[in-house]
Amino acid sequence: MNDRRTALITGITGQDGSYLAELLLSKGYRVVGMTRRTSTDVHERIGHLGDQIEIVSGDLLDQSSMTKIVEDIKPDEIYNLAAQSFVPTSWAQPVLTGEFTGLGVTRVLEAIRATRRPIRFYQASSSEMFGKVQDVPQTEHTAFYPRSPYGVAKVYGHWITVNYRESYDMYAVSGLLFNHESARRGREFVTRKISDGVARIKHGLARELRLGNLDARRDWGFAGDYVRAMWLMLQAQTPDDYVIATGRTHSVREFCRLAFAVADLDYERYVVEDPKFVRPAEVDLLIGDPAKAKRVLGWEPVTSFEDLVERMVRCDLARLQPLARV
Ligand code: NAP
Ligand code: G4F
Repeated sequence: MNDRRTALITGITGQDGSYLAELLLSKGYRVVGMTRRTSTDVHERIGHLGDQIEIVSGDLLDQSSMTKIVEDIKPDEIYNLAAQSFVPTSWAQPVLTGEFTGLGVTRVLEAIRATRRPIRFYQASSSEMFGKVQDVPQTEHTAFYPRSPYGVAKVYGHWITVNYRESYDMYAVSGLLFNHESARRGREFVTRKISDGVARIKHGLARELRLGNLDARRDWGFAGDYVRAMWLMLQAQTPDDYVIATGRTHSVREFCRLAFAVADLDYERYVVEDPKFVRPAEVDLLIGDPAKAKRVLGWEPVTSFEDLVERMVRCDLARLQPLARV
């Protein structure tokens, strides 16, 4: 009898998808990733996994593709990581963000319900749902007050997950994950924009780095630590929702100061505040309390903020070294 477990990951080409795939492979899973059709290759983050993973084509906008994939693959666990995940884009494309990041969750849940199999489901919820924070630090009991169409869509995704758990007795959980970063982070997000910017300036490829609100504060962790929490949530005896965070907060300015220092540079000489990157509504302060995850799941972050910043900058310095002009 083959007791190898099968996991289906939507959003496998993203930052978290790539780390989660590595983690599940190391645990002996059969890993299947769902990707949408594109005319260009977007497999940069999972290319190194080669034929260790299977790829199937589907789209969270399309119910029939979701239902067929779940029926064919027969996963034991589904991790729904796919989303339009960049907050500023959600003001430019609010309807698409709602369709994909919000309603897309229902499509996966409906696909699971149609199979009548005991599939465990993880929904990638977000600290962005806390928005204009109602408690500091934020816990599983803090009321949501989203400040972007993205945050609003994620609130829908969270509650539909809770609703299917309660309505159909499904093992469905929502991970309230705070910002987590890595050298695989998309270059539009502020941490990677900074590490990439530092490397460009150090190598003579750029003269300045233009950013928005330097006083915004985030609870930043390492993505590799956070995918472990996703897996642990699906191994628990009972399905429940958890805040996953470090419990520490830092400003964008502090991130800049540390990141430029890794390359022996003073951020004040290079960072320019540009209103173009300031948002219509801002989330000023995010800080999560991961006590429940520690108590119930035994989860704790391992990587410190300082190590994360240093690793990201060193990776970008090495990546851009071949192009260096100085
Ligand atoms: P990411 O790097 O932006 O990856 C998003 C994934 O979703 C990619 O595989 C992307 O596929 C797919 N995707 C995006 N728009 C799509 C669309 N319209 N149709 C089909 N697929 C689409 O995000 P991440 O940082 O790994 O985050 C994973 C999940 O966790 C997301 O749901 C995000 O909202 C949530 N989250 C992230 C954080 C964080 O700090 N990273 C915190 C809380 C929650 P393509 O390659 O085809 O674009
Ligand atoms: O890196 P960010 O774009 O991440 P944001 O908006 O917090 O969203 C990320 O984390 C969420 C979890 O809370 C996820 F759900 C979401 O999918 C995504 O992964 O911006 C962080 C902060 C913001 O306050 C922003 O205003 O940095 C500030 N910032 C300042 N200058 C900037 C910039 N952000 C970006 N992207 N670019 C700037 O130039």
